[in-house]
Amino acid sequence: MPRRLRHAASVLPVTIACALVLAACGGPPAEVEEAAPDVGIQLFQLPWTSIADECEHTLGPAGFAWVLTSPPQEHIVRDEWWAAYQPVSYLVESRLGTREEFADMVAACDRAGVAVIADAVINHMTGQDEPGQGWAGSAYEHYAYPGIYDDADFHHCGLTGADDIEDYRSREQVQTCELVNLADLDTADAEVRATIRTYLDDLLSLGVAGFRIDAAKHMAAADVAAIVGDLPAGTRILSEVIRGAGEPVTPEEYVEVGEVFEFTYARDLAPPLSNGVFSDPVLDGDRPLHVPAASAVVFVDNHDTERGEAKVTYRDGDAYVIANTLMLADDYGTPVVYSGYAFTDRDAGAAADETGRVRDASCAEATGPREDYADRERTCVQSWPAIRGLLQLRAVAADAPRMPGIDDGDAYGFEREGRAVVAVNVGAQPQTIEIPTTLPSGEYCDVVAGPVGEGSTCEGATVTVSDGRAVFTLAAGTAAGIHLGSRS
Ligand code: ARE
Ligand code: CA
Repeated sequence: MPRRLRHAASVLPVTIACALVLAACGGPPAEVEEAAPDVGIQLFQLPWTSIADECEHTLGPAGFAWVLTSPPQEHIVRDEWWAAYQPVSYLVESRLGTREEFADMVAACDRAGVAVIADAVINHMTGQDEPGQGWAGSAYEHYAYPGIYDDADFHHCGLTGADDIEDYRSREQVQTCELVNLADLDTADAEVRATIRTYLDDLLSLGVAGFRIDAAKHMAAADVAAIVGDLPAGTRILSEVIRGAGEPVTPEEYVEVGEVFEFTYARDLAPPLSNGVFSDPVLDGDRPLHVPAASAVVFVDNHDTERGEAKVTYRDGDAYVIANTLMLADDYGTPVVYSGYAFTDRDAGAAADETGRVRDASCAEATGPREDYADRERTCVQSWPAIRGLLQLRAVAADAPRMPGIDDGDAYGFEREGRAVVAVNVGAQPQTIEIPTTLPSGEYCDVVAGPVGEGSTCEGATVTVSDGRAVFTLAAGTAAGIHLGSRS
């Protein structure tokens, strides 16, 4: 469903922006239709109470369509963030909040127009060799979870010394041995499937719109399909299947089940940011090794890759904005923006109180990018003016075709035909680049400096469009974008 620029203010914003920005306003466009939002945001290790507030104060107003939470089920008791990925039971009780808080969050997000996608850890249980008690008090052993699973419900692959995955080139190891010692569920078993399904049904009853399927690669696609197969129509399934060179288990196998995180996208996005060579066909429409656009969830980084392979993260400030610009202006896949916390220790959990519960945090007043994050301070990427401006640009770009990229020195840019144009400069010197465009001639406000409308003035530079060309003058290491509704 198309909607007018900015939900509530309807036709007014462009007019307002004109009045505030330049005297030389007047003339069309009086109103610009926007596509319904599609962009998600991963709020890593943020408590449910905080996500509820973010939905109301930052995510809804910015035009995010959905939020990906960290895993909500009971987990082992440890300080590291990854405790969340070792389920002890399917009680919705974790250091991120209670079942009631989870339900309240989903309701608050719904009111703000933001759907909730829960991270479902269903391939395995804990990786603890010693018995223990989970966050909600449930007793467990490595292969025994009273009332839920017993030893017969787990794979003991017998293919490697410790039953751990050693060779990702072996499908059988990947899907029936243990991922880093995590007790691997026999997801071919009907009762195991039913137990997992009961958990997913429970989360759906609390109002979630769908699931990230953690470690989907480690379950046969047929197993995942059997578990989620007859969920209510429209339930979103986002499978985490990391594409690996020479690996037999591929993201393509999971497309029949739903959407798939396309790791290749981030890998292809990064190199031009340092080498200035944007000739890579991946940025120009012909995308080898990518699942079809309608199935792809794309990202610049996530909680694993910011601790691993990602070449650009919150630490890279302007380069991170450039990468997000290229992704959000692109026409491939459904983007998910990432927002976590600053860290120096890869394992360090989010800031917590003395009981271990993660502390609330708000991004309502935040801005960025910044270079001075304290350890474990939230990066609040959802509040960065650039991200909010780019969400507006993406909504205006809607389904307009992505025109061929223009590569000029260290600058690069492209048009979404007749709707929007972006340009980036990855070099150390200022640079001017001209992008052919069918946007009407005029002066446009750069929305990478922040969205226009609803009382916002043009915070950034203006870009001139004339004779079918948009002329961007870009400082070193910056991005800019204009759209039909940012004409001043
Ligand atoms: C922790 C400790 C381990 C310990 C284990 C059990 O770090 O030393 O043995 O606990 O006690 C997260 C953390 C892990 C953590 C785990 C459980 O990252 O460090 O282990 O939680 O607490 C593969 C999978 C992919 C997976 C990545 C991490 O294919 O699915 O590994 N990603 C998801 C989540 C993670 C999470 C898990 C799965 C487990 O996003 O956050 O782990 O639930 C190539 C391959 C990839 C492979 C990658 C890394 O690229 O192609 O498939 O990813 O190497 O091995
Ligand atoms: Ca498995």
